[in-house]
Amino acid sequence: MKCKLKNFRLNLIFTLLIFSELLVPILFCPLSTREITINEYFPHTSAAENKKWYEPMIISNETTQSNNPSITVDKFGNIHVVWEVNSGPTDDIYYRYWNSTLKVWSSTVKFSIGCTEDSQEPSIVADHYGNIHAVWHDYTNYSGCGFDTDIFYRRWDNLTRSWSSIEVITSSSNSNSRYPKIAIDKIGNAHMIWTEGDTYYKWWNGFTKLWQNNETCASNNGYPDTALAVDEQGCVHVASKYDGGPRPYMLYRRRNRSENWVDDFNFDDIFSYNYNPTIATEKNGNVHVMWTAGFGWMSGTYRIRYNATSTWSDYMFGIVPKRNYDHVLISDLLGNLYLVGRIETIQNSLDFNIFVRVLEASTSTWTETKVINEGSFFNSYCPDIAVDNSSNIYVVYVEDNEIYYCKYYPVPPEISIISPIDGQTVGATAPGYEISIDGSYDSIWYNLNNNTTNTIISSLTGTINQRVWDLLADGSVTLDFYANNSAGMVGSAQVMVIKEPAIPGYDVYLLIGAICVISVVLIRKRFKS
Ligand SMILES: [Ca+2]
Ligand SMILES: [Ca+2]
Ligand SMILES: [Ca+2]
Ligand SMILES: [Ca+2]
Repeated sequence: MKCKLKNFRLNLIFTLLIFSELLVPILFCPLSTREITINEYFPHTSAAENKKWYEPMIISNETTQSNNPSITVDKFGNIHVVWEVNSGPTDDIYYRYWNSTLKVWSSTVKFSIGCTEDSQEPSIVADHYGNIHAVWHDYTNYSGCGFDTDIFYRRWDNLTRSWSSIEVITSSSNSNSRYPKIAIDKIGNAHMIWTEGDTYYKWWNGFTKLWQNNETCASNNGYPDTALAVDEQGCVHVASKYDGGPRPYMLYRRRNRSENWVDDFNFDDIFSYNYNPTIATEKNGNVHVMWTAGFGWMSGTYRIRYNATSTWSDYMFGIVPKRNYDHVLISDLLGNLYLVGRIETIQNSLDFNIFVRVLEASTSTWTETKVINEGSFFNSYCPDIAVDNSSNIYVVYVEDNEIYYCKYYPVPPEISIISPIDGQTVGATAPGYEISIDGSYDSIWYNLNNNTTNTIISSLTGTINQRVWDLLADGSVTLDFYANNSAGMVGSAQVMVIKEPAIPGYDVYLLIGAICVISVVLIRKRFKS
């Protein structure tokens, strides 16, 4: 009896060992097949995000005559564009935006709603809180503001997720108020200048949400040539064309933190003409002013005021190697400067193209002049530029009565599949894989036969999930690898392998069952004997 009991125990241990042996591959097979979510995050393997200039695309309606675009990017990466349409009964302002989450453009909408006279010269800017401010000048007698030109304003409120109705912000004015330019500071106030004989200034308090009183900023004689920038300290810098001497010159003024206009500076009127100024400020307080001056081919003229209040640099020319106009200079949070303008082409003196240069804060040197619409046959002009917190660049310009849009933006991660190779045959055991990825990425996943479920992976090498592999029918199997980056761009690569049938007659569950039955019979037989 004692011997029988010992045999029974030995057989039980033996049976359990067989079971556990068979269960090992099943138990240790990865079970982590999940739906992918946008919050999945894996470390980047290469630091540099690959970016490129994308082909320009038309964003205006092709049956209209469009002009004067203004562009801004909000803190979510959405791109907002306003422009003037000159082909209706009166000029109007139109608007559309690019949704950075869905990666699609909205439809185009009329922005100057209820403005029955000409609506022109829009300017748009997003603040750091997700609000967007847009201004333009309008001849409409809106809410009794008169038939003179006034500055109209609309605001996207990020809390209510809606555009405000039109507010006339020069309602007390009886003379023509034109050419508004708007900028924001880092605490959410908006600052605006416009031309009304002289250059005027007023600001919008981001806390009370009210426009403050007008301030006279600079003498100007009614020219449209004004520029505005707000620095890190909230000081306002303005350049304005003024006809006060033998010929028009460029006047600079600064509104200091005590809200006084100071530091008048007249750029010497050594040039036969001066127009179209632009201003940008760096984090260190340097102020960069650029404008077009009559000095032969050196049309882009440039000066820097070091540390905001000290001396100005000498005149600088040749920032761009050919005749160049329509400059717009902006800065980003890191202190890099971005210059857009139009540059003479080789083939035709009337066909200008659009260029971009960047003054990198880390190296204090300008990048190469990049022509972003090389090969365009029509004259390209009136560009505007915006940059987001990731230093992606967005440009709009006019060409052949259309608004064109172009961006310097990340490209998707580029995946190469090293193994398995195309056409490889694979048996019942799931194959291993090895991929390489060019460019930074956030997460990687693969998909078999366009299944609804993706399998997330964290390594560039590994083995295809055995459970997923087992569910596939024999024959050709497509294996797609995907990787996305922080900009939401998805790259992919595909390979096709052949799944061969399993060894005929071999069924793991049948085998377990058979072993089970045989073991029980054996145990019982030995126990009985
Ligand atoms: Ca209108
Ligand atoms: Ca007015
Ligand atoms: Ca008025
Ligand atoms: Ca062109």
